[in-house]
Amino acid sequence: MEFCATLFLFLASMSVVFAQYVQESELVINATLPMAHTDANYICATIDWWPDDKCNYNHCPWGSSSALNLDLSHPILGKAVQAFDRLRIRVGGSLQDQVVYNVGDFSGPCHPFIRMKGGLFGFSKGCLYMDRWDELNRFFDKTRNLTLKELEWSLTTRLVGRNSIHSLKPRNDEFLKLWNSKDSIKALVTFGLNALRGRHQLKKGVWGGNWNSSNTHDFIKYTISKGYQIDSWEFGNELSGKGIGAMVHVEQYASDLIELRGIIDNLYRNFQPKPLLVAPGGFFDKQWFAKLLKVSGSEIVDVMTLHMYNLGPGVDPNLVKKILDPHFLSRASITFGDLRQTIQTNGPWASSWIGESGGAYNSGGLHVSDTFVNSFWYLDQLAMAAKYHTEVYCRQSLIGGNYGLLNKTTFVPNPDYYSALLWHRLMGTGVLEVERINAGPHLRSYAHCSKGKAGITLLLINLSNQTEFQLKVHNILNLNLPTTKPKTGTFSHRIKSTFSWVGSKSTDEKLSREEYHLTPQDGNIRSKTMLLNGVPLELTEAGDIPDLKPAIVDVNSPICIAPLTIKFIQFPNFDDYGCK
Ligand SMILES: *[C@@H]1O[C@H](CO)[C@@H](O)[C@H](O)[C@H]1NC(C)=O
Ligand SMILES: *[C@@H]1O[C@H](CO)[C@@H](O)[C@H](O)[C@H]1NC(C)=O
Ligand SMILES: *[C@@H]1O[C@H](CO)[C@@H](O)[C@H](O)[C@H]1NC(C)=O
Ligand SMILES: *[C@@H]1O[C@H](CO)[C@@H](O)[C@H](O)[C@H]1NC(C)=O
Ligand SMILES: *[C@@H]1O[C@H](CO)[C@@H](O)[C@H](O)[C@H]1NC(C)=O
Ligand SMILES: CC(=O)N[C@H]1CO[C@H](CO)[C@@H](O)[C@@H]1O
Repeated sequence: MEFCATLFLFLASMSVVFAQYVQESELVINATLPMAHTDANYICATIDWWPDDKCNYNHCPWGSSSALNLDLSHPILGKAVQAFDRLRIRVGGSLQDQVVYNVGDFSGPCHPFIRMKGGLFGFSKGCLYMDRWDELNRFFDKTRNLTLKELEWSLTTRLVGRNSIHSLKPRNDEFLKLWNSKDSIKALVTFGLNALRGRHQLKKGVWGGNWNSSNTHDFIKYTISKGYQIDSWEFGNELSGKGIGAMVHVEQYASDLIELRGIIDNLYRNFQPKPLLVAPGGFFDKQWFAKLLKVSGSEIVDVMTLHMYNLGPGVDPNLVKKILDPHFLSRASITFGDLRQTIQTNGPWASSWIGESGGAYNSGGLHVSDTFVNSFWYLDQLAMAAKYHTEVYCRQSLIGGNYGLLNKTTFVPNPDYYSALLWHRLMGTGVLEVERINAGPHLRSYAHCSKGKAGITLLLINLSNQTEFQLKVHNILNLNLPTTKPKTGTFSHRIKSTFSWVGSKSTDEKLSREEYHLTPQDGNIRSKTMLLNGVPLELTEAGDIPDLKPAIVDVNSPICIAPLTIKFIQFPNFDDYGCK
């Protein structure tokens, strides 16, 4: 217990609430077989379309962070994105169903979104110039860490790739070869398409008529001709169920999806793999989702995307209270479970993503969503979603609103940015089951296979403001296979007598574990500065993202987690048969 106390005092002196109570709990990790798998690039963030005059609650938190006007050359933006090596980005949001693409036979005026009485969400249509689309794609290049050879190739194609790549022999072959290779250089971009084009309003909030695909067709064709790689095309935003602003009946939606599938299959006929078709990017409605899968039919939709804002309106004065209430947080699991079941029953070919999730809706909570306390909600939901077979989780937003991972004016990362980065670097794709003994609801505990190395990584979140948890962590294998441990006492005695760590080599070798302890500055959970192992996470003088260095701790020392703090713990070796 001595170490626990020392570290605790050390941290307490700078930031942590003093614990009034200490609770001893145990975790049993089942690393024999992952219960679910995420995509290797689980973390995703959105770039929205909202213009600077989008306001909520007399506050206009978007600035210039729209896909149409974000400063893509801002050095901090580039570095923040590159730190992920490969950050998934979704371009989409409420206004996406009013975006027109200035390409092909599009002949209307091309102007940005303008405030308009009676317009959907209070705005006119907005237009994407292909020059801007080119800029966005140059930026997306930064979302992956290109090798030199790839970079060279990419530049050459960009320079030559004026028209269709099919007219570009022999570059064409080279392009296809690279695209099809195992180390595909595909950027991880999801682009949300306008699914209201050509429709008309039947009555308030209900849109009907066939989707006019011609503008989308020309846009995708242009995108291919330039060699821009799109991971997935998404159809529509929040038009499912009763819709937000607008809804489209599910039969109509399904038939339009089949048309879009045809367009993608045709335009990408020489490509393998083809971009995914993702839909509906909306809130869960069991009947609507089930019918979409049934009516569109087998292998039309690759991914069902769910939007989730389970904290309610951003203006709610109880946001912090909700975030710290374990029962409130857990309610999201009902939706995850329902979605999982709906897909398994009606369209088992489809996987599920969180297409958009910002915690609190209407641009997030002012001085909440951009502070330390939001990471309790964010990390908990990332982990919860993964347990329910969510393969990708797109955070609203990368930048813009109160919930941006980056501050919209300074581009400086908010606490959740570092939470996302730590998850991305530490948590592997295998999701492991954690059994809890004497833990209580305020301790949230999750485990994944470690990323890129042996062993497992725990995520511990202490929502309690008064209880420190002291933990023993067991491997379920060791409990079930008595031969690996000294055969003394009964089963329960053995649980009690094993120390905090029970890996296969723990008795013989001096092993260490790596701890990333996250606390708020000055113990203020609404601080915009997060500390990692007691050190503020701030950009370096050169404007670089700081190193995220773990504390190296003897693997046999007790594990503790102070009130209102978060910890990632990476165990070096865990008989992790299920993680290979
Ligand atoms: C471990 O988890 C896997 C996957 O959920 C399950 O099949 C297996 O039965 C679990 N093992 C034990 C010992 O509980
Ligand atoms: C990019 O890749 C190179 C070579 O693989 C590596 O040395 C470098 O650290 C990577 N950069 C980032 C930001 O991960
Ligand atoms: C779709 O829109 C284009 C112009 O954007 C128009 O030329 C075409 O006639 C429309 N198609 C249908 C079926 O209405
Ligand atoms: C962005 O940073 C500025 C300057 O530090 C701060 O005043 C502002 O509150 C921040 N905005 C948000 C939305 O966090
Ligand atoms: C802990 O939270 C409860 C409920 O929000 C509050 O009443 C109490 O004063 C807090 N205790 C401490 C030590 O902050
Ligand atoms: C105020 C508070 O957070 N109380 C909880 C702290 O955590 C313990 C253990 O889960 C609970 O029993 C308290 O109610």
